[in-house]
Amino acid sequence: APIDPMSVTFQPATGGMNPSGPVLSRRMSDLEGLFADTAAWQEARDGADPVVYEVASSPVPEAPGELPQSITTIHPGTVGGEFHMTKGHQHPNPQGEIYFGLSGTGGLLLFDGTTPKWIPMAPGVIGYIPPGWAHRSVNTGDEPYRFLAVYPGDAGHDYGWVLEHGMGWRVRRGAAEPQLVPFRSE
Ligand code: PAN
Ligand code: ZN
Repeated sequence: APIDPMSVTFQPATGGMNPSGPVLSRRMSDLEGLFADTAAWQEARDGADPVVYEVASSPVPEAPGELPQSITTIHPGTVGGEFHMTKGHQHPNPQGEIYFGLSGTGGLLLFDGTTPKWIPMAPGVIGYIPPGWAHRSVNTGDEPYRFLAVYPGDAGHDYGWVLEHGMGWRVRRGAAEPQLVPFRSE
């Protein structure tokens, strides 16, 4: 059933929402197969197994016609030189999505199966994901990178697509700027 008009208050210190729906937490152990350097990933998993990112959702349901929102916080860090990132997904019912940078520095990596694109993200930047583009977020800074996402409630989330096709590029720490390297260079 549709829900009533409502407002959600963003909690800048934590990336939480009030009122809130489910909050997801992705630890290193949840991210098998994501990072190119498997040995470095195993070491992090078997050690502190840190939380890599968290996703707070508004109470708006994932239903046709609705516009659910979520706030993602990616904690800073690298695994074998590769920046912390989200799993990444494709929307099986292709529709657009809007990201809005809230704090920290990061980027939006998009891939349509042929051509990768990189959109640098910072507070105040709107990143637009057109229908049909897989997307992954990356923290390229030294503080938490946080953004709001708004997406159609019937878009769906397909995580297998990225495991099969990759994302075109990997994003590694460089001397000054993040380095975009071919996904399957190793
Ligand atoms: C975002 C993502 C969120 C976490 O809300 O779901 O940043 O990334 P993964 O879902 O890839 O783990 C979004 O794009 N929703 O559609
Ligand atoms: Zn999405």
